Amino acid sequence: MSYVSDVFTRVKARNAFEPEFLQAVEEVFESLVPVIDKHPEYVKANLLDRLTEPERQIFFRVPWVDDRGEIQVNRGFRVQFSGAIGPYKGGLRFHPSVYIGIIKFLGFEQIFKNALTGLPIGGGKGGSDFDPKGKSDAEVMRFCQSFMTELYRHIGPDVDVPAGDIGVGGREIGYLYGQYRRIRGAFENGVLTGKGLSYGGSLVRTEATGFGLLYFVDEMLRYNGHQIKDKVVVISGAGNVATYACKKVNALGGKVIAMSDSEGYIYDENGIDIDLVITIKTVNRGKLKTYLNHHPSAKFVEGHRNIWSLKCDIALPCATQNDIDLEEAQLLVANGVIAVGEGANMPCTNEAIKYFLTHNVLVAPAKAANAGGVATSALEMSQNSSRYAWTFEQVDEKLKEIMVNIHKNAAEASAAYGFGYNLVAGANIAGFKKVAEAMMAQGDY
Ligand code: NDP
Ligand code: 2IT
Repeated sequence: MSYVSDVFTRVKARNAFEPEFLQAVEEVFESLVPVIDKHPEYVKANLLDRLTEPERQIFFRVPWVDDRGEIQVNRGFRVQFSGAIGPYKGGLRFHPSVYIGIIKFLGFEQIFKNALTGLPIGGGKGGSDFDPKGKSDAEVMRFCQSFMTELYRHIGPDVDVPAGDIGVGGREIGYLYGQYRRIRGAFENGVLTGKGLSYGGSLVRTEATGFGLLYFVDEMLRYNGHQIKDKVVVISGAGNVATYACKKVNALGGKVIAMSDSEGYIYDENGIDIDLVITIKTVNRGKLKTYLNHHPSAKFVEGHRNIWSLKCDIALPCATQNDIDLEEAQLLVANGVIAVGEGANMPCTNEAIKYFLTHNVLVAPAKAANAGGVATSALEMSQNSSRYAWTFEQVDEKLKEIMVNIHKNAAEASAAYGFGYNLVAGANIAGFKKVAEAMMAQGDY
């Protein structure tokens, strides 16, 4: 048996109950076969067994008191996956579906994504099965304080730097940082990113993942003789990534006709009123279907995955993992989609990705396409270390440059290893090679 499939057999046996993690590993491993063939030293150093086992996994109890005075208990996680090229870096997800398999798939992907940014950040991820929906601000604050009371001992500006993900935005980062500062007795604000501007946040971090996605997709389209202008776009999700992706599509002359939340999607042939979506979902934390109260001519359809039956030129899944499977990929292709840009992490199943690639659909893979968020987090860390803040234009320019570079590196790596123009393989290879070199140099076993 070959080294790659041999390791995958071991990874499957060891993580049998974590399908999302296995899915993420399988996708990366498929890209790495020609890399491993060219580099017998990676086999000798057993890089793949090492990379698929997190350096450290932390599980903890998060007790908190709800508004009725009852004690609730959630489970907290932080997986410090690889510190080979920098402090562990990656978001925290608060969602009832969170378990170790989700955190590990996200942490594994984060290793390569962070390497692709060209900035010195290792891979990690964390979170909790806490459900922020329907909780008061005071409950969210008490939960965050309890979460940080345990997490603080494992993180630090040079150790591990969490940020947001699903269910964790500016409000949660504020409460988490407040508790960290009280416990540490120091203003170490480089310990978290996605902070508010008044205590060390970076301009553009809020917009960065969505904007970065469009900078990447724009580059990919132009490289292939297309442009965003006048294209019809469908975006799943209505959270941080989806809303700023929508804003940038509009700025580049495209038209977003549908967006979704976990209940279903809205279709507005006049183009989505994105400021209204931000008010409904981000400001009021409400339901997307109330969009119809303001735009009665729009439509709401239940079941968020039904959004992929709409005809569009560009599909941007920006909600959650496994949002597009083979069936939905087939629908999109039948309806003439030309490009898919993954704003979410692992939003397409491996079968869906393969179907797109074999049907000449351009795919901007998550590790590359949504790296703008974490890249801007690393820029936030730089600003915190230097105790200086850059302008919006400076950060935005840097973000654009990083996304264009990721596209170039992924395209070159893909061609160099015989994949032609396949950004999925190229992103995996380019990210892996940087981490592999650092691991080889450091011994680390
Ligand atoms: P948010 O919590 O801001 O938004 C998530 C959105 O997805 C909400 O509109 C939510 O609907 C919707 N959704 C639909 N189905 C699901 C589901 N099954 N589980 C969770 N959410 C669902 O998250 P973000 O926008 O920050 O993250 C979206 C995706 O982008 C995730 O995959 C995340 O990992 C990824 N990502 C985020 C980055 C960031 O900087 N924030 C960076 C890179 C990637 P509802 O409101 O009804 O729950
Ligand atoms: O998936 C991701 O890259 C994020 N949620 C952002 C991580 C970060 O540290 O900014």
